[in-house]
Amino acid sequence: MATERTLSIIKPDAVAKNAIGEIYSRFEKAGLKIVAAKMQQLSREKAEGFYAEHKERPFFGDLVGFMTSGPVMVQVLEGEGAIAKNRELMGATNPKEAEPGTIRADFAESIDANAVHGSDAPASAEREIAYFFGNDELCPR
Ligand code: RTP
Ligand code: MG
Repeated sequence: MATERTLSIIKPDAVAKNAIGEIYSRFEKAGLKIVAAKMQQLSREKAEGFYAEHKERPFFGDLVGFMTSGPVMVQVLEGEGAIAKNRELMGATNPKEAEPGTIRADFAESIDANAVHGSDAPASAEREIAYFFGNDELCPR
């Protein structure tokens, strides 16, 4: 499997819970390297642009409201099959359906406040990384 990069966001609920360190530790124990990171308070425009694919969905307003409710921690993870590996560590979107031991099972409250985001495919990973980081902010491969 190839070395990949993926975009991860620790959402406002998990930042507010002081869970950044524990979540970073899970990434690192799974062999994912943090190759860029920043904390940001998302503007409404930034959050809407990030989730543009969901614009017509009924939950879009709540999603944007939640993502702008407090600071998020945004990072690029690198490793063998990083995109799928991160999604595995995260668990299902709805924490009620997330496997025990996953980040969402352990830290998420609800399908809205679900602790983390992770890119779901190579094309979205590339787009999402560029949405948050310039080339000069990424460690060279
Ligand atoms: P994410 O993009 O945040 O990593 O989550 P995901 O791939 O697991 O889920 P996705 O389908 O991309 O949905 C993005 C976020 O929208 C919220 N959502 N709410 N109420 C609902 O039915 C519903 N469905 C999705 C979730 O917070 C999800 O993380
Ligand atoms: Mg998604």
